[in-house]
Amino acid sequence: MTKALIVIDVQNDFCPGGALAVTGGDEIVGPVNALMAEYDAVVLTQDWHPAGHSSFASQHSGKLPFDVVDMPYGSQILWPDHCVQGSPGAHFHPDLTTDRADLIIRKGFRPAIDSYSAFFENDHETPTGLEGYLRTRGITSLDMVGLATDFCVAYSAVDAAKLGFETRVLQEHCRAIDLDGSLAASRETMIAAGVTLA
Ligand code: VGL
Ligand code: ZN
Repeated sequence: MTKALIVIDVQNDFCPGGALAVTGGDEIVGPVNALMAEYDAVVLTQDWHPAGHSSFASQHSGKLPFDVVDMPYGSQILWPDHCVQGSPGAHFHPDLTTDRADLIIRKGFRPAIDSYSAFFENDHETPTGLEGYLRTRGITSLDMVGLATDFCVAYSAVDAAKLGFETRVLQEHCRAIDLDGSLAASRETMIAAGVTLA
């Protein structure tokens, strides 16, 4: 079995003081760094939106952050402007060990579609390329950590399990946004997909 650690979106905008801060987001950085030595491969993901991205509430007149709209690919929560390409908020947390990463994969760069999952954009069909990378390296088992548990970590874990990877979410190495029960709902969805919540 070849194991990879997938580190989701440990970026300044998801840490305290950031545009879409996740409570305690910075607390996981040291523990995540310490885990990296145990894996055959380490992959980091980076939420990476162009300015004016369609997932930003600022682009929808009369809408506020956390409102929900219908997009051609389904319903979409609107977020504060965050992780704009090249901005300080899009940078990794300064204490995250990035040298150990074999691959950094960016997502959410198409203006008209959001991408929570590290595998597919929110239409659930446009691939990011991560699946091919992992398979061609012979990786069969994934541990997922990062931000936010109930959005990008959960979507990534569900897709990974559906693709046939043995998938665990290390919950103590994640922090959640938890909008209207989204954390509990995401746990149900992950379990139903065959993800192990460790
Ligand atoms: C995320 C909302 C919007 C995440 C990214 O990393 O969980 N959430 N963009
Ligand atoms: Zn985003």
